[in-house]
Amino acid sequence: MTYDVIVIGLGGMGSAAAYRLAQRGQRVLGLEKFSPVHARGSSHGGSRITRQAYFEDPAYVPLLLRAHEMWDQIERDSGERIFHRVGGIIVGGPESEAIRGSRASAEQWGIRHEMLDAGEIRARFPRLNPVPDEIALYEEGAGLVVPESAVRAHLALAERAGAELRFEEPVTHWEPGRVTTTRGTYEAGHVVVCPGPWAPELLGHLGIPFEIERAVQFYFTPREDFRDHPIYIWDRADGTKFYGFPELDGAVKVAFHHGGQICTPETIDRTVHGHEVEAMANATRSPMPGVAGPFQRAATCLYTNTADRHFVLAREHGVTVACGFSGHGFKFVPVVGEILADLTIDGATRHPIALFDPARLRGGA
Ligand code: PYC
Repeated sequence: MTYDVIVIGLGGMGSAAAYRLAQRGQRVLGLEKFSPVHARGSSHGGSRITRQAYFEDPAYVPLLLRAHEMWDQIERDSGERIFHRVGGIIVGGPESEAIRGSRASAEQWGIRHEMLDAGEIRARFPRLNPVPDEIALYEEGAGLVVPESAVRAHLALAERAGAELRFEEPVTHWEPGRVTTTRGTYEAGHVVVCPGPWAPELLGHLGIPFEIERAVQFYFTPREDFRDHPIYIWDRADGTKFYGFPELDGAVKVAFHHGGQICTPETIDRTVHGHEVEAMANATRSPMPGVAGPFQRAATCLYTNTADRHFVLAREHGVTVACGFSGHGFKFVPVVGEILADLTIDGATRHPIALFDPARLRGGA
C-alpha cells in the first residue's frame, strides 16, 4: 500500500502531525522506533511548562495563543486530562533575560500578567523567597501539560481519524517518497520527520548542527504544601535557570534549564548521581526552602538544541521537518501538528514561522 504521508517519529510532535494530517483526509503511516509514549526521548516526565508571556521571543506568542485553544479542544475530543492551568511565575532580576523577555512579550501581545516586587511575591506565594531586588511576572493563564497524556491523546485521535501507526519499527533509511524500516519499505507522496534527539542521524541532509543535551528531572517530597502552586522559572543572578511544578502524585519536580552534558541518545548517562541531586537541592534551598524535602527519584531526558535555541519548522524538497526544540517545545505540540499538516498539504501555513527557517542555521547562509 502507498500512503499520502509517512510520519517518522511518534513522540509529541509526530503524534500531533499524524493526527492533523489524518484529520485532513490524508492516508497516513506513522512509524516509531520504540513503544507508544516511551521515556527515551523528550516527551515524558509527567509535566511540561506552558506559558504565553514568552521570554524566548515575542514571535512565539501567536503560536501559543493557538496552542492553548487546541489543548482544550484535544482534551474534549480525547477525554484525556492534559492542561492544568495553575498559573506561572517567572522570577529574576529586573534586567534578567526571563523577566525582560516575558514582560516584552506580555506587553506586545496583551497577555494578562502582573508584575510583583519581592515583598509582593512573598505575600502572594509564601513558598517563594526572593532576594530584595528580585521581581516576578505572574501569568494566571500559564500552567502545565502532561506529556504522556498528550501523546496518548494524539495517537488515539490519529488512529480514530484513520492513521496507521506502527511501533517498535526503527527507520533504517529514508529519502523523499520512500522509507525503509527494519520490517519493510513504504512509499508515500510526502515524508514528515519529527526525530526528537535522533535529529543528527535522521536529518543530516539539512546541514544544521544540533547539540543533544542531557537534562535531569528531580522529584522530591516537598516540605511544604505545593499542591496547586504555579509553575515557576527562576532566572538566577549567574544567568542559570531552574524551574519546577506544583505537587503531582505526592512529588514536586524541579530541574535546571540547560547546563547538562552533551551526549547522544545512545551515549547518555541515564544514571542520576548523588552529587547532582545535592546540586539541585542546594539551588532551591534559599529561594524555595520548602521544595526539596526527601529525594524520591530522578529521570533523564534529552534536549535537541539549535545554535540559537529556536526551533526548526520547514518544508524543503518534498520533506517537512520539525526539530531543534531546545528544551522548550512541548507546549507547542498541537500547533506544530497543525503547521506540519499545513506545510505538507498546502505547501504553506497561516502561522508565523519565519523565526524557524533552517536557512538561518546554515554556515554562510
Ligand atoms: O518549556 O517553558 C518551558 C521551559 C522553561 C524552562 C524549562 N522548560
